[in-house]
Amino acid sequence: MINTKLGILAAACAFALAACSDKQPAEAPEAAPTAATPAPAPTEAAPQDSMQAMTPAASPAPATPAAAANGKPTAQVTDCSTEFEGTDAMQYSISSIVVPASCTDFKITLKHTGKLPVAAMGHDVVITKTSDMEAVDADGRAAGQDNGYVKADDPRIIAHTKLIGGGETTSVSFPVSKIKDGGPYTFFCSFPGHSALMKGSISVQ
Ligand SMILES: [Cu+2]
Repeated sequence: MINTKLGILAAACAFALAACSDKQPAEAPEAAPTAATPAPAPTEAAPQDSMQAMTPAASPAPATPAAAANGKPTAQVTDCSTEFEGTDAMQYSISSIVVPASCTDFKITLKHTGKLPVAAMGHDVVITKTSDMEAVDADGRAAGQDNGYVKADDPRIIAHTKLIGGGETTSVSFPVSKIKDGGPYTFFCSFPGHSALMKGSISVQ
């Protein structure tokens, strides 16, 4: 509401400088209708976004998940959880995760659908701020496979699964509050070299 009022005020100033400089309250209502046309748009858009965010939870198979630039879909979310795949081709099956703001905790399950062992084609899911990804990835690489390519007790890591090989499945849950602000956030695979292809955005809506 404040933004809308400011927008109207700003528009009123742009369209009627005299009204603002004179500071006559009577002028404002005359200018307002001019600005009123664009102003309601953000207010009306908000409920639609909320509806879209809730739709995946309500129906298990949202028809058209938004495709990202690399052609992979957004993760399907059901009951504050999502499951996606990692493959022997060093790929996740999705490109982004949108966590419903109504969720307190969120669960990510990674299923490795390949056959290669963890030493050759291990996958995990690590969540950090996008700006921390590169450094966390490097420290994970240094930590080595015995530590799942994750530096122990790294405060930059919001959540991570264990490292798995072909045929295995792993999950992790974390409080949604941890990624509500201060983003953008990224999920990636910390197996050496994999984050070049295996990464995506995770956000709350
Ligand atoms: Cu990987």
